[in-house]
Amino acid sequence: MKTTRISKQYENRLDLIRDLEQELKYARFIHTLGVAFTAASLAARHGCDTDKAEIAGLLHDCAKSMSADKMEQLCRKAGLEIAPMEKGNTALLHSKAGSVLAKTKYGITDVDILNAIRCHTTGRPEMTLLEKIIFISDYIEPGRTQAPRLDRIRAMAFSDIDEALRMILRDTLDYLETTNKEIDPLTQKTYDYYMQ
Ligand code: DGI
Ligand code: FE
Ligand code: FE
Repeated sequence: MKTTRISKQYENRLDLIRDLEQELKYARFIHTLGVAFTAASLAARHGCDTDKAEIAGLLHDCAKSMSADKMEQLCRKAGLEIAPMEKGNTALLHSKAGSVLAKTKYGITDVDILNAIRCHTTGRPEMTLLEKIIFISDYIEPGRTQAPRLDRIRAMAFSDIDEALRMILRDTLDYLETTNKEIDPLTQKTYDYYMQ
């Protein structure tokens, strides 16, 4: 029988994908693949490491299935503080918890990857290229359909990544304001930093 040789690195990637398929709800798993694929493409376009982008994309929502209590527990154990508005809020906690899980369960030691996971929901001032790529890919991956002007933002991400970032920040703030959601201080700081 003909056998196909695959590299150790690729085998590890397949193991990671298999694990995430078990851990995440199916729609979340498909979103994860979309983010990884989009992140690798943006990395190729903008001169970032495509492997790192793919791994960060695969792992960015790895904690999404946990309860808020479990997320908080994981963060506290790792010495990460939980802000009052983060308490019980899985939309905000899963990125912090995800960075802890990426390190402890998935053995990621690359600080840029861990930070990209950690700030993928709020962004932060002075994001690295990888952090921007994950933040943007989460918003524009092909499975996303709800946000306004997605076509324009998707095209912009491949021509002017900082303009795409500003478009996403503007639309996210609009969305949070119109839906009366409390704005995380880091979301606001990111907005102020990139809009000045
Ligand atoms: O995990 P995903 O759904 O793929 O995407 P995400 O990690 O960007 O999370 C998006 C959610 O986070 C969305 O429901 C809006 C929410 N969010 C982002 N910034 C803030 C926020 N929610 C509040 N309350 N405040 C924020 O500043
Ligand atoms: Fe997320
Ligand atoms: Fe996501």
